[in-house]
Amino acid sequence: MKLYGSNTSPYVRKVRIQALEGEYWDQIDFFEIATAPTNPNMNNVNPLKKVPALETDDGQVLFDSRVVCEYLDQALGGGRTFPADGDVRWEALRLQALGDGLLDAALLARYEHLLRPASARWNDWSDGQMMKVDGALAEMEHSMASFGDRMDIGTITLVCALGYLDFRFPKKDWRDSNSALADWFEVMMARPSVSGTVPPQ
Ligand SMILES: N[C@@H](CCC(=O)N[C@@H](CS)C(=O)NCC(=O)O)C(=O)O
Repeated sequence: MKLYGSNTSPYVRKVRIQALEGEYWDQIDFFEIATAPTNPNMNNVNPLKKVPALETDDGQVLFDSRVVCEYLDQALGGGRTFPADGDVRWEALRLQALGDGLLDAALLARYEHLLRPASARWNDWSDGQMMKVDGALAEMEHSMASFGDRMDIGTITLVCALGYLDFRFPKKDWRDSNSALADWFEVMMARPSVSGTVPPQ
């Protein structure tokens, strides 16, 4: 299987952590690709021009980290990170949506700052996105008592979301107002799958 992605992408990191936890990362060929809305570079692999995208052994191309992760969990991971049913499934998917939502908002704010010409930047837009980030952080802090040390698709996504804030928004003191979440993140950072996938500076 071929995974197209970037080592700086938090969505790709979800796939990498899941595959390392499931001990099947070495069954995946990784192709590093840099892509951006203003400079799409996916060699027509993904019509949406985003990473991650996965080309399966039978030639099917899957995109969006949610779909790629669930496919790999079924195909190679024995269903370890996507609980099959019941409350645990909905909690895992809820946390995945929370982490992805934080990432979507943070990425839009970053693109606004990084890619849009200074004369056309809209601060209210970026501020609105960062309010979503703060809302997601507050919800994580509220929910974290039940996280424990499990690694399902929900907690994996939250790790990637918090790691992205440290990587791209180093001045954002998210730990100050979310101390329980910060403690949980430190424990998660000790896992080789997490420490080994910290984005390169
Ligand atoms: N919902 C998608 C988001 C993927 C995404 O936005 N990836 C970024 C890299 S971090 C990207 O490819 N950006 C290029 C673009 O938006 O054109 C997922 O979960 O895979």
